[in-house]
Amino acid sequence: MAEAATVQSITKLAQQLRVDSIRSTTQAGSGHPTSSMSAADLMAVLMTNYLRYDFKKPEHPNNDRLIFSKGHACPLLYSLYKAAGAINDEELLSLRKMGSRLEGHPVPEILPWVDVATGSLGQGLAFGTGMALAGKYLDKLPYRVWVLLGDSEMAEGSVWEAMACAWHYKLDNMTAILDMNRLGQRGETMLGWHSEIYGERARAFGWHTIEINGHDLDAIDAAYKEAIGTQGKPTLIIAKTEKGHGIPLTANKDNWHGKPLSPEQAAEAVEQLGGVQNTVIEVKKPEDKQPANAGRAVKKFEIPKYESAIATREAYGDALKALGAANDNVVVVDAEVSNSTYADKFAHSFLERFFEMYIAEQCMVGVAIGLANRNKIAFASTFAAFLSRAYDFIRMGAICRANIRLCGSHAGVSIGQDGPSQMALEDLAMMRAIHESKVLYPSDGVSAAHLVSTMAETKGISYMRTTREKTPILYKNEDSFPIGGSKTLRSSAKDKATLIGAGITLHESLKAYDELKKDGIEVRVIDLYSVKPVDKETLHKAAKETGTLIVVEDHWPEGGLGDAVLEAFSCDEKSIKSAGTAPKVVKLAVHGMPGSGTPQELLDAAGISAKHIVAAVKAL
Ligand SMILES: Cc1ncc(C[n+]2csc(CCOP(=O)(O)OP(=O)(O)O)c2C)c(N)n1
Repeated sequence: MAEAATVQSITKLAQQLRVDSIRSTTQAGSGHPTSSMSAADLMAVLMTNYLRYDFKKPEHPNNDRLIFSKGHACPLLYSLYKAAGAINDEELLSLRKMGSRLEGHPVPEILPWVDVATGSLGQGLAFGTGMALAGKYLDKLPYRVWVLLGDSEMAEGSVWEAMACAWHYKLDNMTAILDMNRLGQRGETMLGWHSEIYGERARAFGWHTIEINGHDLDAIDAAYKEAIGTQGKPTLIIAKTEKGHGIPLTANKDNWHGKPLSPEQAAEAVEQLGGVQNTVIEVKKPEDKQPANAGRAVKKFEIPKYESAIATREAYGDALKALGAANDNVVVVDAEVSNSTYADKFAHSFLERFFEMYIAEQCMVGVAIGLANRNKIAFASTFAAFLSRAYDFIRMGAICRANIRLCGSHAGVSIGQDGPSQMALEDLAMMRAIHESKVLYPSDGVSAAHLVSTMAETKGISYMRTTREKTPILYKNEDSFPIGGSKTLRSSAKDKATLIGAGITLHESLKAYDELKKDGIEVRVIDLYSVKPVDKETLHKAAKETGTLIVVEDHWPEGGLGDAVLEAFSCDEKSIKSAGTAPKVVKLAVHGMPGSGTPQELLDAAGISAKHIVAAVKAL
């Protein structure tokens, strides 16, 4: 870089970023000024010389992506937006106020320049990995992904899952910048200023590393240049910085994490940093390139058809493959179990759009969110039990407003011999609790295939629970399965109760129906394939007409199908007056810890097989 004018103007910009981080947090009375101040020089050089971003067109497909994995440093991010002319000083000072776009941690959608929500530490690199995969292999665009990491968050395993993945896929279009300011929230980080240890670790993960003084503008500039020129692997810039750098009050001082300066301290600090400035700099625009596959014609989607028994997990794979043939934007990730989830059916046909994530479920969901951000129709699958490892990513996915489709196979005790470590018995509860999620649980191949195609068009986070065992076909290939619907499979005017099941327990309910009919007892049977949203109307009708609802589920009693049914009879403040009385709801669910056995033995032992359903009806 070197030209004095440039060094001078970047120094001024860095001071402006520090001043604005201090002013906005002092005005808010909370926030993270010192976490912002350490990275101000790093961001000032990036923005002046390297970032290619059209702030007037945040949707431009070839914009660089800038992710603050250390989302709490968003006062710095918002100060960058001011320096780019994207927001004004008044808005900057609305930080953390009710109704402001500038929330305490960055959130997309309300702020068009933010791609992903961060703030739960350790996630930004996985999101960036998804975006870099999209840029390098799918869209074939030259944009670069920049991820700002905190040093304390480097203790998160999810960071290292993403490090491994980014190396594996040779993501030389991604640069991570480690703001090694020595301090975390409560004191020194595990590695303090030992940049050599970060370096060794990152190199062991296959990354190119550069160690610099993060307040030396020339060194920062040279590091970015070297990172951009490095081929075949991602680069980690390990920048030694001071938390709270710039003023004696906070520089490298303990006990300043997450604390604003008082108005008096802030006034003095602003003066020390050269006063308030409102310089707007011209950020370089990206080349005007479009994604490689944009506008390519797609074939009509043909839903797989079934006549004989098939596992719903296999129908998931068939439908993914059919979707993949119809739409170039469909992309699939899986955590090393694609021959069990059947995502391999897609992989075998569209290898260039399938990314193996190995056994790294957090990274898998983070990558899916990154791919979705780059407008891909992203599906992610693994055993339902192991999605729980990625729950925080799924939760953050909702805050990202990400459109991702998750599939969990091998749900419940009906998987049989493998035992409880492989059985998801809490996935419905977990997925129902995600904001605005859609939770689907098909019972046969036809409904599974239809629901996969619906998920492709569904916004937000959708989840499908699939079954290991083959199950008989219940529906005609031309039937439809809207989200929020259900199917009433058996019904008469003489029904004494309603059996409600989904997946394997629907088939047990149908067997119970046959048994009860032999004894002259009529019951209704409902397939509750849409667990969330749930078909309230049909449940209310069944309750009115049959009195008792018996819900049978291959899940713990908490939070699953039974609770979804109960939810249909609860009310909120607005509907108190119109609420009716709740019916008797009997929950047959898994109570004791299951072991190994055949699927039928385990369903019997859990008390959710046909004979237990018959007994429950007769006990009424
Ligand atoms: C997963 C997670 N755990 C804990 C926190 C609470 N927290 C917020 S900031 C922080 C310290 C972060 O330190 P570092 O990554 O070094 O960033 P710095 O602020 O020092 O730049 C902690 C523990 C969090 N946000 N996310």
